[in-house]
Amino acid sequence: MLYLEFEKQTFKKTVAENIKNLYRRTLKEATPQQIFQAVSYAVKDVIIDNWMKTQAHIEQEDSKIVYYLSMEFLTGRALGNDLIALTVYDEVKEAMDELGVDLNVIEDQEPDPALGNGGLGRLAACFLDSLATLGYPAYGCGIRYRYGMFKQRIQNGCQQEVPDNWLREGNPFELRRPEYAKEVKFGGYVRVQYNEKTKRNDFIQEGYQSVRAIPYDMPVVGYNNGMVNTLRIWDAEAVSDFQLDSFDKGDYHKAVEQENLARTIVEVLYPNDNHLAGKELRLKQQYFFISASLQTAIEKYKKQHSDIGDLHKKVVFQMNDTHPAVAVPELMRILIDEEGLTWDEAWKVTTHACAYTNHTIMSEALEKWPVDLFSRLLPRVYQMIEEINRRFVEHIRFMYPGDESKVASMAILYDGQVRMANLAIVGSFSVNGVAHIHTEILEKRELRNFYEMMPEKFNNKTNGITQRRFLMHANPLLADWVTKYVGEDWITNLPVIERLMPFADNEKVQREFLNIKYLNKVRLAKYIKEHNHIDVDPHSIFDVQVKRLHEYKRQFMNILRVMYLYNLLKENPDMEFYPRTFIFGGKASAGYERAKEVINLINNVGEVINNDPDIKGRIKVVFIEDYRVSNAELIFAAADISEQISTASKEASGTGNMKFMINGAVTLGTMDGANVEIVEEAGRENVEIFGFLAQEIIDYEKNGGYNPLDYYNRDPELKKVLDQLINGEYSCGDKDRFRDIHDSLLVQRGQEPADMYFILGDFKSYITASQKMESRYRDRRKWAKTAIINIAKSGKFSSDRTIFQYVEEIWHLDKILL
Ligand code: 26W
Repeated sequence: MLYLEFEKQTFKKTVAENIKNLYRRTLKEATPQQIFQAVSYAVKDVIIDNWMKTQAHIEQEDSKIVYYLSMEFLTGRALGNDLIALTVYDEVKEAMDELGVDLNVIEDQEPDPALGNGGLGRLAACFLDSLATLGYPAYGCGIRYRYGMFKQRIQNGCQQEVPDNWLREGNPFELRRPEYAKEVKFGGYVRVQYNEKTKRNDFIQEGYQSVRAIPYDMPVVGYNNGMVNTLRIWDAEAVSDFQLDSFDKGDYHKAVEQENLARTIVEVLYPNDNHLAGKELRLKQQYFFISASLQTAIEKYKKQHSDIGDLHKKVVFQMNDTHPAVAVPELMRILIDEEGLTWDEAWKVTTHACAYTNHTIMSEALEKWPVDLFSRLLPRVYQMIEEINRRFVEHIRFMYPGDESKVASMAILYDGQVRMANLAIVGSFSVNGVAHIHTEILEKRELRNFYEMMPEKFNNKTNGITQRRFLMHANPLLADWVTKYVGEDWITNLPVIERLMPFADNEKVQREFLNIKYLNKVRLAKYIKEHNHIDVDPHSIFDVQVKRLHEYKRQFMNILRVMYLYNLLKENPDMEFYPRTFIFGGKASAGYERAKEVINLINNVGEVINNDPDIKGRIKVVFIEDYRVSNAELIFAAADISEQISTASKEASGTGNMKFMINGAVTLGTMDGANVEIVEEAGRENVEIFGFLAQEIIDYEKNGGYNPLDYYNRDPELKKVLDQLINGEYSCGDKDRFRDIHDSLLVQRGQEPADMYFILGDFKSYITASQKMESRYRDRRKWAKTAIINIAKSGKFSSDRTIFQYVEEIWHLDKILL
C-alpha cells in the first residue's frame, strides 16, 4: 500500500513557501539552517495527517497502550530518519539536488537531541522506532531537558564539558500542547480529614509547591506503514505567572520559589551513566514526569471507560530501569486518593499495570533515597511506600519465619533509605534483564531472594537495535548491497538477512563488501581529518571502541594494549605489522576523575605515537570528540574490529556490539552481556573471544584470590607499559599525571581492591586475541567471509524482535491495522 503520495514539485514549492513565510527570504538567500527548518516543516506537514489518523484509530479501536517511561530518550536526528520511514528519502534527495542543495548538508544542520546518556536512552529510542514500525500503540514519556548531554571538547588532550543548547534554533519536529498541561505537587504536609460521604479518611496535601507540566509531542514514524506514535516529553512552567500582588498577600517568597522550581526542574540531564549522584533535584525530575505521565494515561483511559479498576486491561507502564519507579506509589496514590479505590483494589491494578526492566548490576548505580529527603519532598507518596513496605515485610516474614536476612535484603525501606529497585520489583508483574547472561546473574545472584520468592515475574528480553537507523541510514552503500542479495524484506524483518549466507564464500560478493567497507573508511577518514587533523590510512585496520567511559568497560586496557604494541614496534622496527588505526570515542561523567584521566591518556598516547616517524605511520590513535548518535553512524559503518571488552559479568547487554555486527565489523570481546549471544549466532570461529568468564570473576569477587601484582611481576612487557604511566613518557615528564589510574591497578584503596576490573589478569589474553585479529585480517577473502557471516547472522539483534517479545510476553498489545 502507498501511504504517501509524494509529489516532488509540490514538495519543492512547499519548501520555498516555508522559507518565505518563516524568514522572508528566497531559497538562494537562505542559510543551510533555514533550509533545514523549512524542509523539516514540510516533512512534518506530511507526518501530521498520519499522526492524527493513527491516534483516532487507536481511540476508535480502544487499543491497549504501552507507556514507556524513561528519563532518557536518545533519539538522534529526526529528519533523515523520518524521510526513510516515509520511504521518500531518495525522492527528497533528488528534489533537493534540483534545488541545488545537498541533503546531507541539510541533515547536518539538525542538532542531535541528546536527551540521554548512553545505552539505556538509545535503547528507548530504538524501541519507539520498532513499536511504530510493527504497528503497536505506544507513548514514550520523558523529560524535555533544556540542556541535554553536554558537548565534549578535547583541549590539550583533556575533556571539557560545554552546555548543549539543542533548542537554540527551535525544534521543528515538536508540538507544544498546553491544553494537556498537568499540575505536579511537591512538599507540604498531609492533613487527614474524615469524609462523611465516603465514610473514609481523606488525605489532603497542603502547603505544597507546584509546577505546571507542559507536554511537547514528537512524532515517531513507523516504516512504510502510515503509523505515527508519540514521544511526549514534559517541560515545566510556574503555575501562576509571577504576580506582584502576591507580595502583598505575603506569598512573595513562595511565588519566587515556585518560579525557581519550574525553571530548575527540567534544566539539565544528569550526565551520569551507571552512577547515582543522589541529588534531590533528580528525584524531583523523576516525580515530575511520572506524575504528569500517569495523569495523562488515566485521563485518556477515563475518556472511554468508567471502571478505573480495569485500568490495567488497557494500559501498561514499562519502567526503564528504576528511574521511573516512583510510578508504583504514585499510581497507588492516584487510585486511592483521587479515584476512591480501596488499597487492595488499587494494588491489584498497580501490580498488573507496572513492569520493570533492569539495565545494570553495578552497585553504584542502584537508586536509594534517604527517607527524610523522600518524605519531605513527596509526603503522601512516601506514606504509600510505607504501607507497601509494611505489607511486603509482613509477607516476607510469613513466607520465611525467623529469617530476618530476607527482610534485610528485600525490604523497600531499610537503613533509613528507600530502595527503588525493591520498590520496582514488588510493584511490578514483570521484571526483566536485557541479555541472557544478565538475567541469569539477576536470578542467581543480585536478585536471588526475589527470584526465589516470585520466580514467575522474572524474564529475559535480550536487547536489540533498529536496522532502519543503524544500517539503512548509517550505511546506505551496505544497505543497498544487502538489498541486492536478499531483497528489501530485511528492513522490517531482519532475520531474512541470513539469505546472505550462500554468498559468504563468493569472491565477487566479498570484493564488493570489502570495497564498500573501504569507501566507508574513506568517509570516516575524511571526518577524522576535518575534526582531528590526523591523517589515517583507510587501508589500515580500523579497530574501534566507542561507548561511555567507564572503568568496567576497560578503555584503559585498550590503550595499554596500544602502548604495548608501540613498544614492540619500536624494539622490532622490521617486524611484520599490519597498519592499525585505533579509534576511541565516548564521554566521561563530569565528576568521574579516573575516566577523564583515561581520556587524557588516550589523547597523549596518540600525540606521541602519531608523530613518531620511527614507526612509519603503522599505528594511529584517534579520539573522536563528542561521540553521539550522528557521528556513531559514520563510525559503525567504517569499523573493522568491534571492541567489546568489559569485565565479564559487568556489561548487562551492550547494544553497540550489535550495531558493529550488522555493519560487518568483527567482535573482539569478552563473554559478557549480549556478546555471548553474538557468539552463539555468528559461531565461535567468526569472533575473537578472550578473558575471564563471568563465573570466574564472580568467584574471585566472592572468595578473593586475585592478585594483579602476580601479573605485573611476571610479565616484563606489561610491567614496562605500567611503568610508562608514571615515568612521564606520555605526559611531558609529569610523573603524576597518570598516577591515580596507575595506582588503581596496583594498590588497594580502602574497601576498593586493586584492579577491580581485572585488567592485568585479562591483559595477556587480550593481546593474544588482538594479534589473532591481525592475522585474520591479512587474509582478505577470509576476513570478508567472516564479516559477511556476521552480517548474515545479525537477524536476532533487531529491536523488532525484542519488541515483539515484550508485546507477546509482557504487554499483550494488539497490532494496529491502518
Ligand atoms: C542513577 C544513575 C544511572 C544512570 C543511568 C544509573 C544507571 C543508568 C543506566 C541504567 C545505565 C545504562 O545505560 N545501562 C546500559 O543499558 C543498556 C541498555 O539495556 C545496556 O545495553 C548496557 O549494557 C547497560 O550498561
